[in-house]
Amino acid sequence: MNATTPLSVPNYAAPAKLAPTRLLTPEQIAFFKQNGYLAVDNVMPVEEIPQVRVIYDRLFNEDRSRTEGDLYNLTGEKQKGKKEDVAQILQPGKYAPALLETQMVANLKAMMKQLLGPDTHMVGDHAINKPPHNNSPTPWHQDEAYWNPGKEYRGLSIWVPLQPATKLNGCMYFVPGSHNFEVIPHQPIGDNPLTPGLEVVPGAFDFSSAVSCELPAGGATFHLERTLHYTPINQSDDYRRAYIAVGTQFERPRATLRKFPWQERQLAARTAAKS
Ligand SMILES: O=C(O)CCC(=O)C(=O)O
Repeated sequence: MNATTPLSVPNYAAPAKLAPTRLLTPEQIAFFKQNGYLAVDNVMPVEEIPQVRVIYDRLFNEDRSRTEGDLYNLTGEKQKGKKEDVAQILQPGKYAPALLETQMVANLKAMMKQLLGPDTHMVGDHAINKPPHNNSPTPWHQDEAYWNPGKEYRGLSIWVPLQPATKLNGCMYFVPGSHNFEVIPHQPIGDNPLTPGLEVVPGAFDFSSAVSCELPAGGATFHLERTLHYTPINQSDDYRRAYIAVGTQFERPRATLRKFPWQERQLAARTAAKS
């Protein structure tokens, strides 16, 4: 394959070739159902963590020209020749299929089914890499605010840090029980419609009941499509790497019409910027 051959999206939903080596306990599953999030210390073999990190770092560094079309500056405008504030790669499994053959992904696929049912499949992945001493939080949001407003979903994300995740370097925070809310008003981060990331409209919600989830490397947090979540700035000397697997149980047309005006603003701004 040469550098210009278009890459196809891998079949994320394919059954894992490896049998799972870690599963969730009934107590963990019950906690997730009640609270809309879960933190688990260990979802993959420790010896696999450095191997996944090598693949991950290559994607964000040596392979940048290959990933360009799926490489975003999550919290700001993408500017040619300028490093991202918070770099995000959509579908890293497309550029590094070896990721999808790992024991980590085999375990995550099994855990998705435990949490949402046997008809749940992995549908994609992404990677969010916060540079050392970086000043950009990933603001409070619900993942469904990014998705198609014409559909209703049951979906979850599994967030795996590849180094310890702490309050200092940007671990996940959740609002327990927020999975039961509707999608609340969002806007593009900083109210700049050329920013791909979204945030809850400032003042629209009181986040004082949020909890932090510090984790060892190779642990994971799990959250549903409407669970409010956020990560703070990275004040450490190292990158804060997270690999995220996304799964859905269903995705179907909604009975009632719904609009996400924040998405319309982003689309209009992108279209205007191109013309
Ligand atoms: O890694 C981050 O900073 C945010 C992750 C996130 O928002 C997600 O996994 O849905």
